[in-house]
Amino acid sequence: MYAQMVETGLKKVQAVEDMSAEEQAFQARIDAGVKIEPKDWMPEAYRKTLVRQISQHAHSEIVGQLPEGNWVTRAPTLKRKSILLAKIQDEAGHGLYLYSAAETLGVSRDELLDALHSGKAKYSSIFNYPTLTWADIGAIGWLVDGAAIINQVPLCRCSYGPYSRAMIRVCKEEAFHARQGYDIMMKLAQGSPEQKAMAQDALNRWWWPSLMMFGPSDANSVNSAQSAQWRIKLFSNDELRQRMVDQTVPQAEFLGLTVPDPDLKWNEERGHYDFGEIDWEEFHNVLKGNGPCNRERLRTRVKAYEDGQWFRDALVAHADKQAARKAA
Ligand code: BYC
Repeated sequence: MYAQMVETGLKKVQAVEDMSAEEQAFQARIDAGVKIEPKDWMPEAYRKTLVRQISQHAHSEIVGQLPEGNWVTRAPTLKRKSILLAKIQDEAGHGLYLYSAAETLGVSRDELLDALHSGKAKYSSIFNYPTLTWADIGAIGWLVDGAAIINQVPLCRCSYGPYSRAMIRVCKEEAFHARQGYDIMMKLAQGSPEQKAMAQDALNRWWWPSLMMFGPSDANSVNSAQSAQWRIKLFSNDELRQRMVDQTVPQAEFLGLTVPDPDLKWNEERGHYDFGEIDWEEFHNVLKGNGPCNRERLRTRVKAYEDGQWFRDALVAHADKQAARKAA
């Protein structure tokens, strides 16, 4: 993929001969598959790229709790409620692993949260869509966590040690999340005509935003070439998106649901599904803060943070008291 990206000439990566001796040694370690650890020397741009990606990823995990949290009180059974609660708690855990991984790069959690709350930092576009019915909870597990797994399994092998290790645990939990989502969809698809229509409606609304999760097309992905050279990205946005389509279409067929894409067609020659054009205008609009729920999500996050201030103060006061007691 790296060669392919360099060929496109989109964003030139640094040629080895233009690198300093330190940079060359660093690149040689990456090329040899050696993990980079927090205390190792690294180019400033590598550190910055990781802080950007890992913190966006962390923010996505905790903002991702909000659309699902919307259905905790309305889950149809006690069992579904406890499964959903466990899933949402897992997402908080993923946020914690990821903020911790970002902190190993010399940035503080307060700085990262401040960037999120002030609207400076990005988080995944997918969480700016509303959860209108219970079927949306099924669609999120199946499609959104499904897409997350496809994107994150390769990250378990990325070059930065703390990020790659965090991803291993995250992916294990995501597998359970995707299963629970598919199980909800299955129940609805096999239920009454109204329930099946609800499942179809959720698929209609979540299909395209889920494909957008993989980011802009390779031709427009500004960060990919450099991230590929540093083995942060092992596959391109389009490669992973294709994997998502190939994996998910048969699952939709099994449910008896229709993927909302008139151009979707198996291509025997390529051995992949061909699929329609993504509405990139919608994607960029969501990234600019104009998706259906951007403002609401940010408001809810900021309020949750402010409401929790007394608890964080109490924790610090307790820790100070313990430290004073020990010192006495
Ligand atoms: N949404 O050059 P590109 C989850 C931005 S959590 C928003 O291709 P890159 C879950 C991109 O950041 C899922 N922004 O960038 C949680 C860049 O902007 P900046 C989250 C997007 O980084 C709870 C610009 O567009 N997963 O599944 O090489 C409940 C150009 O893009 C998006 C991760 O974060 C987007 N969809 O590649 C349930 C995975 N796409 O920063 C489920 C880790 C692109 O230059 N991240 N942008 O201003 C990655 O793998 C990569 O960062 C991406 C983008 C593939 C997302």
